[in-house]
Amino acid sequence: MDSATSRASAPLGASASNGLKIVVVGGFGVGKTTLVRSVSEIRPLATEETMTQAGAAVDDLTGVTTKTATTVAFDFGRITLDARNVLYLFGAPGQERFWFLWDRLFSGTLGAVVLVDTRRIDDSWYAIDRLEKHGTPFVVAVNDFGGPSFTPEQVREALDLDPHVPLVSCDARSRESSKLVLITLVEHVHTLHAADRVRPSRQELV
Ligand SMILES: Nc1nc2c(ncn2[C@@H]2O[C@H](COP(=O)(O)OP(=O)(O)OP(=O)(O)O)[C@@H](O)[C@H]2O)c(=O)[nH]1
Ligand SMILES: [Mg+2]
Repeated sequence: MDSATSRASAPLGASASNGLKIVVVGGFGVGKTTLVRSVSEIRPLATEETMTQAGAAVDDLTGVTTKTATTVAFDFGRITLDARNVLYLFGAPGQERFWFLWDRLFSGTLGAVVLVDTRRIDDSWYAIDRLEKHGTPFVVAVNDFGGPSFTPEQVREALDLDPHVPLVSCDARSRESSKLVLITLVEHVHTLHAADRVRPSRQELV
């Protein structure tokens, strides 16, 4: 029995009334499904399909030659924060032909995690572009595949990242590491909301 299966029966508490949605997004094969799987307290719903010869022309396996399955809709997981608050995690599909689903997935989100693989940094750029257009707060997490190591400044420059966007490194296979990414996101969202609260309203300015 895998560890996810042993988590399958964690029931949602009756007092849970506040659902917060987080989306995990990024290029093809950057570890989105792996992250949702490692932190979810329930056995995650995953919509992975085996990659076959039929998709060889559109599935770009450069840098991820051992990959055998891909997300075709989304992953879904859950983390109970306290008696009232529950985090719902959605892992986006990474392949370009499924990107049309992203805008729907972003709707109503507290924030997003953008995963990056340093072997294919550019692949996660589109996710950042979409999130910025959508006005969704996000953090960037560099997932450790043992690829070339770049300084945070180099990653920021490659992704044209705003200085205020947090950038962390992680191993999506590790529950603790993935939890730290989510904590970074929640703290970032909290900081943004706190800044909004102290900013004087338009009326106070006149
Ligand atoms: N070395 C290493 N491998 C990882 C890490 N995270 C994920 N992997 C592996 O990378 C492969 C791809 O991971 P997935 O979680 O399927 O990636 P994905 O982003 O969901 O892929 P798509 O949904 O197809 O875009 C899997 O074989 C994982 O086991 C990591 O941090 N380090
Ligand atoms: Mg996936």
